[in-house]
Amino acid sequence: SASCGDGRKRRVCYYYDPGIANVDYGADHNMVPRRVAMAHALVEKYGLLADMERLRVRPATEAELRAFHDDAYVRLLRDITPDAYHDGDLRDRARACRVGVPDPNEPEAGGAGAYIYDNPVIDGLWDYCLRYAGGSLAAARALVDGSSDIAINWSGGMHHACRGKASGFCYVNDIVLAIQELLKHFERVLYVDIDVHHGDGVEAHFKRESRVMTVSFHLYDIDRRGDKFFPGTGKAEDVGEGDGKYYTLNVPMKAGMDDERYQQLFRPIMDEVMEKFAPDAVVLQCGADSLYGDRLGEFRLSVKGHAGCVSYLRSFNVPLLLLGGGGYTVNHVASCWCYETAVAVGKEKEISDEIPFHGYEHYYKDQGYKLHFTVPKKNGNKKDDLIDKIKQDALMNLAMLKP
Ligand code: VJV
Ligand code: CA
Ligand code: ZN
Repeated sequence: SASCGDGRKRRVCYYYDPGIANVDYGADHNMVPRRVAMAHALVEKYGLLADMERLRVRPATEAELRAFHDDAYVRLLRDITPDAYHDGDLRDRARACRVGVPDPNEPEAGGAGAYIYDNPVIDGLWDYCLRYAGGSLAAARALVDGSSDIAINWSGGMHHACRGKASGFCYVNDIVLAIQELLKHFERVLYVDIDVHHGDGVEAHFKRESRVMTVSFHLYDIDRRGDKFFPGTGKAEDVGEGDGKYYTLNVPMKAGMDDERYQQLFRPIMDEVMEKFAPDAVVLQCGADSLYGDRLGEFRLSVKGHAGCVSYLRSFNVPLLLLGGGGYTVNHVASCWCYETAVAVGKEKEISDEIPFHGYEHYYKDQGYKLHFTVPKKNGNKKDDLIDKIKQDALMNLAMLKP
């Protein structure tokens, strides 16, 4: 179609489950699943659903979660409820798995116990996990069976979850599950992570695997108090181990990354990865906390800058799985994932910058009711040696990959 950047239409499928949007991590928690309902309402009002097949799928099963997670952790996620937590046995098991109910009377801020604020025991937790994992599995299967070129699940992308414990707002690692599904059919799978946080859970699982290459772009920094930006991993020197050596690539960045500098890294690095690794499928975690103005992130990407990563990877014509992830300024997140849905179907030039009436329009007051919020220009040193250094480090690691 004429609307496609490179002239070729893609068959796109899309997963959205309104049950997920009602999940509540608790008052003041940064993670707000409603952002996915907001993105969906925009997608619908812009008429993009007509260009996609809607995946209506069953939730994942317990057995499907066990393809990655250990039995005791899966059982805990199944059994735990806010009420059951107060039973001593379940509480100890929950805490061992880093999920919990924050107790304001316990002075544990800063200690290991503080992690439970990140992963609270919430109403409907088990159902939530099964649904977002089910969406990513179904999306992966739509690529495996060849029915779609691009598959989307904005409620997935929970890259920190580990085999036996929750981490960083993530309970079940739908990305690992989806990649395992893709590996049943595709020889090589590339994972790219543009969330502002390091994709540690996915990297850890595949760091010894040469059929999966993981690439994470993230903020890597130590603040004034000496704390590392979460999760504190993802140095350029971490390149994988054993058979998987050099099949892990980390691109650590400083705060303040803007569109221009981000693309100065993303494009040449991804060109080299696509040529050297030649993946049969690509999974892109589109965490929107790398956008300007995020409540947790400290990058300065615009929606177009962020979506530039989607359109760039799309242009290689390899089956593409698009997942969500972080994103804590909900109006920015919804703008971004709606626009990226338009990029997937090749209609980004056709959708208006005026936010349509869709029930959430009041969230967009601060951005003048426009889809594209503005990123204020920052005056400062344009020429940046640091970017060159980061790029060189990445390209040196890639040079070690067998072609
Ligand atoms: O930095 C951390 C861990 C602590 C313990 C918990 N306290 C609250 C903060 C320090 C060491 N966790 C990070 C987790 C970030 C997860 C990002 C997830 C993703 O985007 O990559 C993918 C979905 C962190 N940063 C900020 C917070 N936690 C935070 C959590 C809260 C909160 C305020 C800040 C949880 C509840 C409430 N406020 C009420
Ligand atoms: Ca990342
Ligand atoms: Zn994040």
